[in-house]
Amino acid sequence: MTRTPDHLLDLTCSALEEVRARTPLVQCITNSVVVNVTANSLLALGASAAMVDIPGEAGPFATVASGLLVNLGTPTSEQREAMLEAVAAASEAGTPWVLDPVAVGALPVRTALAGRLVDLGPTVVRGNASEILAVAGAGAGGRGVDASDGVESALPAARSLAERTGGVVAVSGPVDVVTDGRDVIRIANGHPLLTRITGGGCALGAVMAAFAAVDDDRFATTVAAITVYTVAAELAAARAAGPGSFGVEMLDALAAVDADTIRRLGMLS
Ligand code: ATP
Ligand code: TZP
Ligand code: MG
Ligand code: MG
Repeated sequence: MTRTPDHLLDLTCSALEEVRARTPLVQCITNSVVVNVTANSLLALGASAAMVDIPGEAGPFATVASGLLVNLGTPTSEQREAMLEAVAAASEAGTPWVLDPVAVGALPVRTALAGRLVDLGPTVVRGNASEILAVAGAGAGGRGVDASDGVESALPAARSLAERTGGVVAVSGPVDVVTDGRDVIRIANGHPLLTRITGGGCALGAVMAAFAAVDDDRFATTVAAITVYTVAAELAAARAAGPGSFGVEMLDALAAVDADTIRRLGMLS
């Protein structure tokens, strides 16, 4: 498979078109802090969102959803049960699913759950460097939901985690890194304002699930999701006065970002 940065930039532009043409329905089992910004980010991009996160509904819905997000940010006992039910159904139905191991390593209940979920083969694992190190068994987690490790220091753990899951692993930070255990791509777009609003990482996980729904090459769709999202963040930051207006501008930028802008600004290597 050709995985040069230029080819991945082409695939990013076509995947963005596909997302907008097909409006993938993303089932989100996510934390109570970011529910609204996650749904709005998906809608702004051109996808569709449904927060179906209770047992008895999460499983059946995962068979009809285009993609599934499992985010461990505020994992109530009901959500934990719903996650396992949804993942089992998604695996059976072939629905791609993204695991965001928020604060794993730092907190015991979600760390145990993440271990079980990783064994079920997530299509994509997306986290900050400390979370990826912890999920891979190579670190003790970050400072609550925030990273205390650098992205590059998590690359060996990300590679071995991808080999273990058979999927893709994305480490977020100033430069995002994506690997399938073999290939590695870095995306240098983004803006520090993404770290000054809550949900900057969580909404990206949902966007990855939307992109995973439109093409079977999940390495390429994960790169595409990050590139679109982080280029949008640069457009938003150029218009924002601070974190508050950045949040609003980010939604407008997710709606406005187009192939020409991505080709002009995308920094893949
Ligand atoms: P944390 O809880 O540590 O903030 P997270 O799960 O929110 O982690 P981030 O590392 O904040 O994830 O990544 C979310 C998005 O923000 C990614 O698209 C990433 O590219 C971008 N980002 C994070 N830090 C920076 C930065 N310093 N400069 C530019 N973009 C950044
Ligand atoms: N507390 C539990 S989950 C959560 C907080 C603040 C949201 C984390 O969002 P992100 O996108 O990882 O910064
Ligand atoms: Mg963040
Ligand atoms: Mg996070």
